[in-house]
Amino acid sequence: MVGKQGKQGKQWRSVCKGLVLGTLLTSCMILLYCLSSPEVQFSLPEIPVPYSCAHQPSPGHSTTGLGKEKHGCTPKMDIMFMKTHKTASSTILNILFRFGEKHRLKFAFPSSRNDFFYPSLFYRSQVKDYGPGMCFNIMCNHMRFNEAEVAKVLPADTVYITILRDPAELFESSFHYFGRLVPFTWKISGDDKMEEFLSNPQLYYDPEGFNSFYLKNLLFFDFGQDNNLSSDDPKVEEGIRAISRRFHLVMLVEHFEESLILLKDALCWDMEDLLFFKLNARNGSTVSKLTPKLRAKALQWNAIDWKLYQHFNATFWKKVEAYGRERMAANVAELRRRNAEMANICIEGGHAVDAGSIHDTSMQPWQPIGEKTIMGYNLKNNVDKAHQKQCRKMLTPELQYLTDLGVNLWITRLWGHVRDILHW
Ligand SMILES: *[C@@H]1O[C@H](CO)[C@@H](O)[C@H](O)[C@H]1NC(C)=O
Ligand SMILES: *[C@@H]1O[C@H](CO)[C@@H](O)[C@H](O)[C@H]1NC(C)=O
Ligand SMILES: CC(=O)N[C@H]1CO[C@H](CO)[C@@H](O)[C@@H]1O
Repeated sequence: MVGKQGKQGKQWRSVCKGLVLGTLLTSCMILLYCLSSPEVQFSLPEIPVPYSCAHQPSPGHSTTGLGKEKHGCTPKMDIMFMKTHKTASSTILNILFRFGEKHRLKFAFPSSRNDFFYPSLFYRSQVKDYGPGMCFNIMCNHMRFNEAEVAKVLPADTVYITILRDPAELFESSFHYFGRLVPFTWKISGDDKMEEFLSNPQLYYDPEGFNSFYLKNLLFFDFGQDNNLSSDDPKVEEGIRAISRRFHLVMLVEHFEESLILLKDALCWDMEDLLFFKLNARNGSTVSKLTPKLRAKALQWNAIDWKLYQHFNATFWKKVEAYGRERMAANVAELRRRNAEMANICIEGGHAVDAGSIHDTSMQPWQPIGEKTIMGYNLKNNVDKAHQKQCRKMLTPELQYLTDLGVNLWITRLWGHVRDILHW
């Protein structure tokens, strides 16, 4: 009897210790996050950025690689990629990082974390080492879009691009990845919290709730718009019009390769620049398949994002039509062939593996809270010299790559250590 009580007492004590420690550390993290948000400086002087920040090859120096003669156009170096959430955007970031390194372009990065203080709106004072009138080429980290402020950082010839995803799939992914960060989901009971939520979203959803935007019209929110408007509010159409005026290319996750070919066309790039491995993807066995009924509910709940998606789906296919369907199909086939070739050269086993099977910690992707569902890769041991660097870069997860590019991610890292300690 005494022994049993002693054992239970011990268990209780360790649970309590864990709780106290967890609460303390979490409070510290929240405090640090708040302290590290820079004061918004409204008084920054307005010095216009140059029309273009593209690196001009010096005369006398041959312009190999710029491909001016090859395509009859000059590759675009000034790029704004609006990185939306849960939309394969990490894969595009890796493409942009490599392109930027190859051409020695200057990135407008955030400081101390991997986003521009999302979900706060973007302000140029959040850019690492920002000074008025400075010239940056590429901006691509997560932010809540703020058109006027972005325009003050980037040159006038910047090409704006972004990517969307089917809102039902996006909702499923966001619920899985961020659900635990939204306190009102904690009280949802049942095995399938998402299904329960969708059965009566009005009951659970609280527009004022902490992090609530992750679970309603997340795309529209990312573009700096109000995600809890009624879908027939005229402001929705206005918002969609503003996005279509600003962005030169809106890609679709569901047609990823076609999107990249359109990107190549818009930026006058080479096929070589588009090579990619899918990064930050979830193991398929953890993706809950949406039944048609659930899908319909998810679309109804995210009605604004559904409107947004349908609008840009239409413009996307018009672009494909203009590009030429057959030409597109041939290009997509070539891209797939070359990606498969690279996978053979670079990846151990030729495909992604679960986190537990990744040998090199520098190849470990960041995981959602409480899970290890994001897959990664093992770099082959015997990659030939010519491909070693390229392979490593193509496989490097986002946070490690940002660090390699000189971004100090101390807040993100600290948060990671806290999670390691708590096994969270
Ligand atoms: C997207 O556009 C294509 C071509 O017009 C159409 O066939 C398809 O049904 C559309 N998809 C959605 C989700 O609107
Ligand atoms: C995905 O997860 C399942 C179940 O945990 C596992 O059997 C499978 O090997 C994983 N897939 C990959 C590609 O790692
Ligand atoms: C009217 C309304 O409920 N507005 C809310 C919409 O969502 C944002 C954040 O997601 C809230 O701050 C607003 O109060």
